[in-house]
Amino acid sequence: MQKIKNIAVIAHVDHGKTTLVDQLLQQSGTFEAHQEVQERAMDSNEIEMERGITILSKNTAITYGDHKINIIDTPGHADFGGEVERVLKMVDGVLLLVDAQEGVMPQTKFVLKKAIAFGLIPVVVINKIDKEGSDPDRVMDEVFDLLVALDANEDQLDFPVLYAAARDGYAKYEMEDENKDMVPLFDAIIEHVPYPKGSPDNDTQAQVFTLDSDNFVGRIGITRIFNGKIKKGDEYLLVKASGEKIKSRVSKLIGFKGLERIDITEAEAGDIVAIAGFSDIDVGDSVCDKSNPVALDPMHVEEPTLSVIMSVNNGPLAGQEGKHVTSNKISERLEKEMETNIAMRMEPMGDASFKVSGRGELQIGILAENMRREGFEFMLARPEVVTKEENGVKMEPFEHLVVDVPEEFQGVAIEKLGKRKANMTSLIPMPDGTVRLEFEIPARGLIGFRNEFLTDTKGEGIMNHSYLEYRPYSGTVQSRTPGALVSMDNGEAVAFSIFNLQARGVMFINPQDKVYSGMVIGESSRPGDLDVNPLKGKALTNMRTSGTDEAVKLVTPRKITLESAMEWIEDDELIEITPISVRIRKKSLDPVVRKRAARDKKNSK
Ligand SMILES: Nc1nc2c(ncn2[C@@H]2O[C@H](COP(=O)(O)OP(=O)(O)OP(=O)(O)O)[C@@H](O)[C@H]2O)c(=O)[nH]1
Ligand SMILES: [Mg+2]
Repeated sequence: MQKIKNIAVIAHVDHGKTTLVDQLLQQSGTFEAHQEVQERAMDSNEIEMERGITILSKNTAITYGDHKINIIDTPGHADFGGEVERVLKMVDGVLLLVDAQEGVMPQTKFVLKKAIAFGLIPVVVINKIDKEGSDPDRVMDEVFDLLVALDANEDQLDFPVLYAAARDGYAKYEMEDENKDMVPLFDAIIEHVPYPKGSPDNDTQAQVFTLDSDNFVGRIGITRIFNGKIKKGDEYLLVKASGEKIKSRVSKLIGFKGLERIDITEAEAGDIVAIAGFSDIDVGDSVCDKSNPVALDPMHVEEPTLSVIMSVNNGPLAGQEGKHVTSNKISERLEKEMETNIAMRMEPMGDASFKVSGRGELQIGILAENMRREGFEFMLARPEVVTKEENGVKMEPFEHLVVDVPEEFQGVAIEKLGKRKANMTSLIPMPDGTVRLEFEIPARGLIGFRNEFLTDTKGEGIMNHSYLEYRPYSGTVQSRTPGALVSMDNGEAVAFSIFNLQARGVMFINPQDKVYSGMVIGESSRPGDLDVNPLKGKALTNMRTSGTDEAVKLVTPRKITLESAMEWIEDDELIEITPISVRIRKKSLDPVVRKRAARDKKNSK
């Protein structure tokens, strides 16, 4: 039997997981000498490369001496925490990376908590020790304290620690040791990560943790084999979460080697392989022996905490820029997403609209971004938290928030977060003159906060948050204060009127942009919405301004992105998304209806 180690690399966002996997791939000699490999090779999809973040967990395999090490790289951003949760069940050990300067951050806690609950012993890697301001001793203490706080058992508290600079390709047991290579880390994996349990002689049991597709063989399930063997050409029973059993034949068996996939004929307990031939295969399904099917526990991941209504675009510019615009197309696409993305949910709401739920604005934003790139056109409403009832009490999700701000902004940060119902739990001055503030805050209070926070801290503040738990509903939370500048006409915006409107606030549009009545074209510098006309040409009577057209200097408008719009909009607004444009509009395009609604709202207060 082959000697196998299965590990997942987990950490807070940007602490260096994908970079570390690059180095492990490189230094194990898995790549051929002539093979050109991109930086952060595991971040292979388009949006991952653009943003430099990992979104989907991905696996690779390396050989080290007489061992095969299956490595799963996971995303660090809190919104993709569901990916980490489901992967932890597939491995026998984790590499926990912690940035030697930033230290323990919200998502470090979230992922470590899950790993500890699965009984895994972490191999702790204090990474980026080359960084200026790094303080490996302090960070090591933070990790230890965290493990104690998480009720780690004695074996888990006895975790090994390495100090590394993943980017520079070395890891070592003591800070005094020479900066050489990754050998100490490879050895630590071999020594501390247990061998897989289970036996190739038992009846087959495997579980699917990721789906993939291939133009030639269709749906592929990436599975961890817990018992028995999987052979190409043999029949197995696919047991679904519902209990339904479907018999299929493995038409193709694929093994992993570095970034390549290779055809194999057989794999056994302990290994991770991809199988084709099961057209109904889904994440969480078990692949079992056909005469003795014993399914594995279906996977549980934390429920979504945020939802947003997605609907068919019904604005005046609808259907001009997108390829897929109907309710049917949108529904089909969302259903396809839900098959692979077990941390998300979708629910038809009637009226050509759907409720899409996920872990956060970024997760929902990435789905929307993928859809617009595929040619979809649709609208999104303001994100709302998913509340639930427990023993008759309304509950809402809370987040653990860490903000790092230069000392002079400490006051404003605390004040603004107080208004959003945040409760400060710690305040630590850092050696570099910044202050680290920790809060527990209703997730609602964070919607739209990032923009305000960046403005308040002149762009120098850093904020990070991650899901904590459901707690009783905390009442009204403050939202956006500035009103919207709303167009009162249809047509193409005129430079001269944009110039005049600049005094009223921040514009979102350029001259010649298409606008319509009810479309939001800027942010007012005051509270309350303002109807404005961006189409008004220059007054003809004003002869003196002839020849001064060049003097019409326009400020660069604020660029509306999908995510900034999700943060910005209010309940009575929508985002219109097409492959080419992101626009903000009022739900009601009719100014009379809006005025009446505003008056009713005021009277009811
Ligand atoms: N100074 C320094 N920078 C590093 C080191 N390792 C990684 N980085 C940098 O940190 C940034 C993030 O690295 P990634 O490997 O993408 O981090 P990640 O943990 O995979 O990020 P997510 O998958 O998005 O959570 C990149 O700019 C890396 O070049 C290191 O040892 N030292
Ligand atoms: Mg990554």
